[in-house]
Amino acid sequence: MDTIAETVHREEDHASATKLLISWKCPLLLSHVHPDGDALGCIVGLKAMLASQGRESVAAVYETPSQHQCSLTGVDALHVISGPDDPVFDRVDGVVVMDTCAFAQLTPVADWLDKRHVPRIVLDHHTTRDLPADLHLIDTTASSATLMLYRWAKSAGWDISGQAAKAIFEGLATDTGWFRFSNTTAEALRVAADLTELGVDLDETNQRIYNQDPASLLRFSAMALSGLELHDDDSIALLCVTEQMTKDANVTPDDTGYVVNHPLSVASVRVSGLLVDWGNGVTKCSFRSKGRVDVAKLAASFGGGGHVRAAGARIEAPLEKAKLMVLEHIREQRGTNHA
Ligand SMILES: [Mn+2]
Repeated sequence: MDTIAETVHREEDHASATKLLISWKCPLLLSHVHPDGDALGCIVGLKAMLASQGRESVAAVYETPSQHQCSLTGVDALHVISGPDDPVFDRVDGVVVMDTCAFAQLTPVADWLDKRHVPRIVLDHHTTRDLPADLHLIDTTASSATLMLYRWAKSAGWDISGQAAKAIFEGLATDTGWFRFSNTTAEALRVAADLTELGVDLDETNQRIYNQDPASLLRFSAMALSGLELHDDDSIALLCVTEQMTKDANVTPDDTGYVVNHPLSVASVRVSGLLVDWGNGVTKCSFRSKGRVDVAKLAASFGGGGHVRAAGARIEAPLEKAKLMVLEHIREQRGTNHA
């Protein structure tokens, strides 16, 4: 297993990755726990491209996808891993891990990955990485992992079918916040244009990604925003959500992440944090930044990870204490880094 190179997306790396991938009879395609549009886009997209070459693969998740996730990428063909003894592990002879390179985000299969030396390829655009592999395709400047998958597919000359185009587009659109976030590059727009020519319906996709929330989420947003706290001359926004609030709004803590973006609409706000009480003394945090505060670093100081402007972590402390810890860490970082 090689050491993890900083940025790897040269043609010859794509060629080695292709050679390795097609040497396998049935690769297992994996991404992180709580998969987002990019994670699902990667595994569904690669599976679709392999299928159009008559190649078998298993695209797997760790929990039954939610209704929203199903609507995202048409994920009906996903395999849900039943546990450490899932027979699928005996069927696969290679692994492709996409949109993560961190053991902590692969807990349901971490033991298997660690103990059974099945050859693997990792394709990722995050800065956090501790997962060894035979080949890493890493580019922290890539807008989405599906964009990297697109590059790989183009370099390998694979046919990008309707379903693959749709999946790749959805990863790109969701990771860039529909081409608004700072990770939106000229390449992202060019690839989006190519995918549109391959049949992606922009209006239908936009409606399906953004306008499908249950009413409970709107109620939850109202509740979370009513508890908005602004600190340090209104530059730090914190939304603290108690266990009772998620219960009252009838949402799961997992559903709540998107609300962290709202405070960034305020001119003075530079960092936004959503802190959700998960019970048992655990607080789940999501961070967004539009200044120079690096929230990936902030999240990493709590054992989490992500991108410079969007990251998350789990803090082993109750809500009130977690809030103070977050405030202190943001202030510490800004001490040397004026956002
Ligand atoms: Mn991603």
